[in-house]
Amino acid sequence: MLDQKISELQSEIERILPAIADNDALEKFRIEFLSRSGKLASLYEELKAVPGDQKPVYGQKINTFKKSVETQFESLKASLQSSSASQKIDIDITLPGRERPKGTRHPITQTLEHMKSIFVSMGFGIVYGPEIEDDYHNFEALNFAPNHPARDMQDTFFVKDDIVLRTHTTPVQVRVMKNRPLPLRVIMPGRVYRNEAVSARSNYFFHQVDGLYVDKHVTFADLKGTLVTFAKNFYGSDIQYRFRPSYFPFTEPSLEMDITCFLCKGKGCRICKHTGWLEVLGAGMVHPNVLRNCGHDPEKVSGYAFGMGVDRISLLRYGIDDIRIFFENDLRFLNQF
Ligand code: 2NM
Repeated sequence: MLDQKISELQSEIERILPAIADNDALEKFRIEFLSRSGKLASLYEELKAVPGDQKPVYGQKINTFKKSVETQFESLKASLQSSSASQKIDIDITLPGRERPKGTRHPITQTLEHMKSIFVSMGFGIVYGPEIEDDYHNFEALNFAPNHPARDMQDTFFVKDDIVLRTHTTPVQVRVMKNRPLPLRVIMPGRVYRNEAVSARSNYFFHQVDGLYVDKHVTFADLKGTLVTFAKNFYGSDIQYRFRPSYFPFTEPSLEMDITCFLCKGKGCRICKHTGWLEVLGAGMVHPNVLRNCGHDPEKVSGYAFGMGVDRISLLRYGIDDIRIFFENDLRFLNQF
């Protein structure tokens, strides 16, 4: 009798359980089968009619059956809960995306790239060279006399006796003149090192763009034309400029170029120290000794060269009064560019 009841209930439950798809149906099932007055509880009533010696056997059967129904009920309940939880995550696909923080280029990199793009548009190629140089490329080939003060420990970082951290990017020109065929029209941007006390205005490393044009019949007028074209593109077509005679060991004649201060337009301000002028670059015709050192005949070819600092110009452009802030990697500063 009881066996039959159990198996009837079992098949009824097997029919109903798989069809339950929501919490209401599940609750109905619980009340019908598992509650105190439910169908499983009524089996224990039937147990009373079972002969005494068989009670333990049937008691056990009912317990096992009840446990298995309860287990099935719990697992169905859990799976209904998790699927309703996932349905509750409302995704509004019309919301605008969250913007990720963007990096910016370092202000010195931006100045460098602006300079490079102007020279590239004028037909210059770009070359890079090592930051650790030998004495020959950094000084000797560039016509620095053996006792030139720049060769002093006070101005130059020495790695070994005749190995230095380059003090300018000009040594790259020596390699280019030795290794590449004419005509040569290249700039070399990069970092250079000087053994100097760090202050608001100077650092022990900074950045330079050096340029070089070597060919037959290159003239001083070509140099001036290139520099003026660069300056008007970089600083604005409304600037005025002037050239002053100067001296560099590796050029003859040499010049320095000033432009009217782009902050006060030449009226005089703190930035231009009330002169109205800013010194922006040095240049000259490549010294015959340098051409010869690099395998060229100064009677047959000529060249011009120029060099400019990137850091000081970036300071002026962005109105910053302390060069050290460029290299502190403070995001509050860098994010403004
Ligand atoms: C400067 C100023 C003047 C320069 C000279 C050369 C080379 F290698 F051709 F001789 N390259 N760059 C030069 C000339 C650099 O920097 C203020």
